[in-house]
Amino acid sequence: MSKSERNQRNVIIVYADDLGFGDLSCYGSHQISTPNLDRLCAEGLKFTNAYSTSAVCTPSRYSILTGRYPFRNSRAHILPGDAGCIISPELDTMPKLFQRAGYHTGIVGKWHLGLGDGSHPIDWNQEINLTPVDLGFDESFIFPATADRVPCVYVEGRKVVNLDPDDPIEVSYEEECPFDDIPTYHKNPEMLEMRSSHGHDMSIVGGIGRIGYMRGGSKAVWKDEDLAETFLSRALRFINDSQNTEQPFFLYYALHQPHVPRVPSARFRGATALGPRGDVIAELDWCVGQLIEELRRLDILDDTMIIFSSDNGPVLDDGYVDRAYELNGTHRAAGPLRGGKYSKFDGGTRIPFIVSCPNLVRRGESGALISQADLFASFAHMLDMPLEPESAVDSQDMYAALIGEDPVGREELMVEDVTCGKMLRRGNWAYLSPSEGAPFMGNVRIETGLSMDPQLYNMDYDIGQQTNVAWDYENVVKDMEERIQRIVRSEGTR
Ligand code: NG6
Ligand code: CA
Repeated sequence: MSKSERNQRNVIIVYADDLGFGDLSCYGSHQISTPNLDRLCAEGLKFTNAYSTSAVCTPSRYSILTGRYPFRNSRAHILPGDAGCIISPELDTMPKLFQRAGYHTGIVGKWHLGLGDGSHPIDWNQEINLTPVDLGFDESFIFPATADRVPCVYVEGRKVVNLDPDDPIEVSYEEECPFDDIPTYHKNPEMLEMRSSHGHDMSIVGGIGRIGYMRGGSKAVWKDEDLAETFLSRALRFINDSQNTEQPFFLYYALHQPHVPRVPSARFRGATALGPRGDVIAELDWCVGQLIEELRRLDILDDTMIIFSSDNGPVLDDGYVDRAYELNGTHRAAGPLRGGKYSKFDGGTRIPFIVSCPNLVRRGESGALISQADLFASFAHMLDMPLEPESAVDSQDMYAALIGEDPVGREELMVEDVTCGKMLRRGNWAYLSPSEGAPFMGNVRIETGLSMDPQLYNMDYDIGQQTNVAWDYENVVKDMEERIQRIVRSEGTR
């Protein structure tokens, strides 16, 4: 029996960072051209009601890998670069599921779920005792947190790449810089190649102000313009290595684009009229194109399931002066949605979601309601692998929706904004539970959707969430609020 007959298709999740619902040409952008993703979309299924579980990174990534809502983990918030790993090695994960099914598993790219078991501060010069290789990934080539957080190094398996014992790496997230011999934002402005608009004013690494302080490791520090090609070449290497095994593969390819700081490789500088943010989206699209080309060359494209999505919605100015606002023109990064990254409005969590597998998945568009947390249980179905009751407790089997056989998907799903406030989507209703906080984040210029008033929007007629009809549908509001409270108290909804 061939691998595909046993449903053992290769699976690749390509996970962009901060890419909005309107950022791709196949999702309506006229200003940014993404021909490779457009082709993937044309040959696959384009979802219009798919959500991440959070409007920021760490919690969404926690959910996609564990099938659990972020509120179940009190540490699932944007992590500093020296945080301990928030996924305990005992917890079941999606890559472990693939391992159990006999797959060769790998991660390449952004991690941002913490490293080390947290029992002591990480010594970046030694082997790290808890990394993706302990959580189900046979191979791991990552950067620890985000491109704007130190340490700006790659970690392969358990070790920082290109360690030099004569130049040890030290990292600090204290407010005051504990290292007096390193360049910092306020002390050495002459070294800056990109200015910050807010934050990002601690260490200067590669001419860019970062979050956190870092000393040493000069041979290990990445070059920002090389990140895309480095990760891409590692992803291709993983796929090629997998061909030498008898196993199918699962690859989680977590792109770093278009998160700040946006530094495209030379060939994409000026690729769009939108400045660096547009250019790195063009670069991201090229990376996906290269990946697809390699699968075609290896003659495995038709039986490889590719899922392309993003961890949260878009932001233009996320802390660096890269003219994202000024050059944005008429581009709408969140498409017709209100808000963006951080937000409780749909712009925060409704994201592009494309599924392609020419020999399996129907082509077209799907309005099925689906959460990224559902991938876990859906793959368990595909692989015909049972799940323990305590595994992936918020993951629903949406396999039929993923391959285009079920146009409806979930009855309801829940998401969180940056403050962990909740939104429940059920059918055409989006209910934003009251929570504290400013309605507008001035520094990033995004509407948060935070309000002490309940908000209810009819997504069929009001995709831009302009008309709050909560007062007209008090019963719906009451019911949806109670439902949120029940989910939050429950052990899971699978
Ligand atoms: C914020 C950062 C922002 C980004 C975000 C995390 C500042 C002022 N802002 O705190 O630049 O790094 O965290 O983004 O530091 S995420 O996509 O990883 O969630
Ligand atoms: Ca993100």
